[in-house]
Amino acid sequence: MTKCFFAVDLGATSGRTIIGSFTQEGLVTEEMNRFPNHIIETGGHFYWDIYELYRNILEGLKRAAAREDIEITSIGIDTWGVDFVCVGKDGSQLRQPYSYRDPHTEGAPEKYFSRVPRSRVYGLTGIQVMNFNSIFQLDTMLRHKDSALEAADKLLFIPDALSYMLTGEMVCEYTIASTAQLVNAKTRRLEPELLKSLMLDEDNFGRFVYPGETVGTLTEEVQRITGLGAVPVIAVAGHDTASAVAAVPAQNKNFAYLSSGTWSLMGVETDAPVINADTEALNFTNEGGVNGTIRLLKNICGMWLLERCRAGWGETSYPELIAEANASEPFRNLIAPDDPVFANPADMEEAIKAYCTAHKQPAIETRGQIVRCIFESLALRYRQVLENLQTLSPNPIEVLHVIGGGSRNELLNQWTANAIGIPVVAGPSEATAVGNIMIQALAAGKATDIQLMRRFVSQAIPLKTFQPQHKEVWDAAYLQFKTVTQ
Ligand code: LFR
Repeated sequence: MTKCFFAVDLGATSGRTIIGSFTQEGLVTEEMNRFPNHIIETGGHFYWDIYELYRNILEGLKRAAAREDIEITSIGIDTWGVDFVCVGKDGSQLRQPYSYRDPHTEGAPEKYFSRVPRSRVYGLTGIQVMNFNSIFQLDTMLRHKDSALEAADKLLFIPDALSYMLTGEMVCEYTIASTAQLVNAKTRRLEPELLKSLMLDEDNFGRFVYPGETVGTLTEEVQRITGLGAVPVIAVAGHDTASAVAAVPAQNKNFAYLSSGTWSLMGVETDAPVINADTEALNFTNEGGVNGTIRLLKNICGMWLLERCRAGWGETSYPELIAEANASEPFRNLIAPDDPVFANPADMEEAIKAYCTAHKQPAIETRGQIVRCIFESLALRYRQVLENLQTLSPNPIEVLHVIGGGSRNELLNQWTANAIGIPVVAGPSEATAVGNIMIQALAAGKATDIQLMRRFVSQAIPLKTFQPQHKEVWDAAYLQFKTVTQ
């Protein structure tokens, strides 16, 4: 019987459950199931279907239970950040959670800052201002007299809501709570002043826990449905990006990471929050990490650009699209990936075409041109953010670790190395699940030190290094990028 950890990893476009075990060969993982995650538009709002996600988790658990060769030691759940469910006094969920892509928070930060000054909010939390942060979602719901919020007794962030469905226990895990912009970066607890501004207090949240603490054990109902026993659920780093960063196979402190998926999260790991006039002006975030670390990073609109285009292109494979991009003319079209027009357009392909026309670039004619435009623009945007990071980071940055699904894109890895002028080390592509499993292993006493685990990951998982090339060409392209995206 192999002892396994069961990781649930949910992203904005897809989810998966994975089992992982530590053997002679290192960390061995196996996927149990993979499923889409859809945003559902109805009645003028955008929602997630948390029940469907839960059903898929049960399905993964059933598959694991049916295996006679494995035994599940524990379960851990990580998901995207900021979204939450409202839970009533009777313990039931009051409505499907809003998706952070819902435009109801457009302009919300400014409305909130008329009550609590922006610099006060940033000074307390160190969190970058983004429309969709839970603090602004909650303020929007308050202003709209949202019926679910009015009736809510507790608010549970998505990983905590799913652990609640599995165990009946309500927690508020630190890393996911930090994405809400409601955690004080220094005390590392919910900030009463901000809660009060939203007519909330700590009792409106579950028990506050840090990565590695136990949430509870599977309820009898879940045991009956899945065929598993009273398996414990561990609060891992509930925020997917925090789990991913835990799995960066870094050798020392002199690195930056790029967690590449729907979003590209670029940052460094620090021992303490970095909150000053520069980080505020550049809108860098200080999200909670594992082992007392802080993730000083910036959100860059990542594969979302391509994922949304792909939705309109049918089942075209990534290798096919990458080949078309490679065969297209270089630096013909460039966009600013973080322009608000790309946040949730009705048609991403049209939004990119319109941007290029509005910025006096040649009209886009082929699919390859679009994909090339996305990849080159991302690589150049990575350079821009890395330049900022170099001025903010307490440590020199000698290498960029690209992790997550996007690290499988070798063309983009090479272009990223070319754009930033330092080596890119790609992998693991399942960093989020690996980080999730690592925290469970630490909780089970299977390992004692995160640095040792990281070294273990770098030995167990094949990594590929990309050295920078064509410096002059990319330097010129960077100037062009800065001009055309102004
Ligand atoms: C990545 C991620 C980012 C967060 C965004 C929205 O999946 O969790 O870290 O800013 O999704 O929640």
